[in-house]
Amino acid sequence: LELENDLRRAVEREEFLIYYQPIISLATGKIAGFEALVRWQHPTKGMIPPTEFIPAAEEIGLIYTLNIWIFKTALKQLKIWQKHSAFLENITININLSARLFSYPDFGAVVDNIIAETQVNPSYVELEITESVIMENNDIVRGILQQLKQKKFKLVIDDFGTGYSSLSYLHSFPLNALKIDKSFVKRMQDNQENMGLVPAMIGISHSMGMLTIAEGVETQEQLAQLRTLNCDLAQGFLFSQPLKQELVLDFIASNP
Ligand code: G
Ligand code: G
Ligand code: MN
Ligand code: NA
Repeated sequence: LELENDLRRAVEREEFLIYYQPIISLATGKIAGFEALVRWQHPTKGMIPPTEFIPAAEEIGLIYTLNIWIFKTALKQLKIWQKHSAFLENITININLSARLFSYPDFGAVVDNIIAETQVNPSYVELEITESVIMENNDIVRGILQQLKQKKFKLVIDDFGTGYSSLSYLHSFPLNALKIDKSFVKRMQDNQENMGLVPAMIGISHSMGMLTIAEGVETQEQLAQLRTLNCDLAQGFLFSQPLKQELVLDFIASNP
């Protein structure tokens, strides 16, 4: 209950911050985009990670306001970066969408407003959803995803491999990329001879015409293996932690 009240107050006072983690193209080694990751700057408890407040925000219905605020703020920031230099013109932003957003009837209209207000081209916006959203096989969700796709947003399955999506379901949605969960990337390193499921996941993704993003890349060995496997994109501490917005341009300047 204390958390609840704290969260309600935090939304009113905008105590949230967005950190940005670079996503790297493995073909070029260049920055392809950033994933927006929310943090809560609590007035007395310090920085609180999303795993400690997103579930509560979902339970008390605050996730809608919060996730929409993240969406809009991150797109405004993307616009600033894209205007900053020619090199940044084509970078993308990844936004995590809570499954709960899909049950709000005005979600589509709110997304339209964000695009109108920020003037971001939706083809630079990758919306990350979890496998559970797909597996519900809900006609409303399916309709919303089709609409987002028609508006030219990119759709990414996050934490791929941790849910239980059937391949035929995946195939029937208009998805652009699969993001391999970091637990699989980690196991690839633990067991050098047996790379585990990562090659299979990349194969599935490519055979469905999707890109593959590897998450949680922490070592040069993992990076080299992912390159050999033709993985398209990677993010992880090897490249950078999620960065405060003020540090992003410095990171870009030192990693052109
Ligand atoms: O940044 P970190 O690794 O601590 O994120 C932990 C989890 O919180 C991840 O599963 C991520 O998807 C989720 N998360 C981070 N930012 C957001 C956000 O803006 N919206 C939603 N819905 N989830 C987020
Ligand atoms: O949206 P998602 O649940 O996938 O969020 C990604 C999470 O992974 C974030 O909490 C982010 O801080 C975390 N993360 C990003 N890179 C790494 C990494 O290299 N190693 C580990 N352990 N976590 C990472
Ligand atoms: Mn994510
Ligand atoms: Na993930």
